[in-house]
Amino acid sequence: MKDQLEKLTEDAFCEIEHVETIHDLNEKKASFLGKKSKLQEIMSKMKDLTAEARKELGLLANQFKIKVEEKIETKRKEIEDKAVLKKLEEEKIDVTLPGKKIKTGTLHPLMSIIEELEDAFIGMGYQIKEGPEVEEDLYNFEMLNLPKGHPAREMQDSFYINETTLLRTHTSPVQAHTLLEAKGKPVKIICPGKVYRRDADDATHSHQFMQCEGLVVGENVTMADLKGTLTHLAHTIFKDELEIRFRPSFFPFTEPSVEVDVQCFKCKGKGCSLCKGSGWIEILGAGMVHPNVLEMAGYDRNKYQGFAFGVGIERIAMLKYGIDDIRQFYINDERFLKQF
Ligand code: FA5
Repeated sequence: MKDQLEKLTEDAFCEIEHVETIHDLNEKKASFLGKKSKLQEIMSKMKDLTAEARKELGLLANQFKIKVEEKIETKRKEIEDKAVLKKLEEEKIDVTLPGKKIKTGTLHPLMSIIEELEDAFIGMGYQIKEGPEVEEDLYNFEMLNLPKGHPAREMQDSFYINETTLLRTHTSPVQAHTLLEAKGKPVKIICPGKVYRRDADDATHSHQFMQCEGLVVGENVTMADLKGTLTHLAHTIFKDELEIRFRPSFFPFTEPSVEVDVQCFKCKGKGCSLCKGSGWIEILGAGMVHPNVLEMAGYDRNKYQGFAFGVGIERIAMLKYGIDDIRQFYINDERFLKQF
């Protein structure tokens, strides 16, 4: 039996050595050490031996178990290490391969215009303001000298949320907020943002569009300051390439009021379908702040004057980039957006 055990040790070592997977190794363990193993077969015959021989065989069987278990564990580690090395080898990163291109977006053309405006006005000492898009009738109309029932309200028919709240029809309510906050002190701000109107959509009109408001209030502010500022603004954006003109106009919150047009980029002033034959495209409304507006916000109408303007961002972008339909800005066509 001693010889049998020695032969079994040899067989076990040899077979375990040639195993290549953990699964096969577990099977070998069961076949050499398990309940139905060759070792158990030998042990079952122990009862027929003398006490002395039984003791000796018990000792040998124990040594066999220890040796085979050690061999199995060494082999297990070897197989596991090999698997890790293989994985590392397979996953090796070739840093010389070209990388995957990350798709980057670009600024929307309307945002580029807003940033350009902000840069120009910050350079002239203006502060940038924000205002709510859901606005109260009080700020959108009343504080701007447009009391309930005023006929000029009709030009800015809007989306009402309830009787006193609406989507703002222009950025001008920010004038009222700013003046109330400034409590009688001079102000110099611009405020870009979204506005909404019940306008029928066409090539130059949208029911949702962007404006940038400007407001300067102080002592000795004149119409000449307004004209100089707007001329500078137009020349900064259009780089002197397109002519501008001032036209008398009417806004209840400015007196006198003007509208500024820029020469149509498509026909260069000759008249075409885009500019509806006029040769010009209107970009902004402006004027000297009405004394009633100053007074409602707590300013002394005899001491303070101001000018204000509201420019349409889409109209500027259309003129600057030669875009002939305002709806292009909102349909998110990559072929359009990629050009900026
Ligand atoms: C106003 O909204 C005045 N709040 C502007 C103002 C501010 C005047 C301060 C005086 C003092 P108006 O409705 O004209 O004015 O609009 C101003 C500009 O917004 C227009 O010149 C035009 O460029 C743009 N705009 C107006 N309606 C639309 C529209 N439906 N779609 C796209 N742009 C528009």
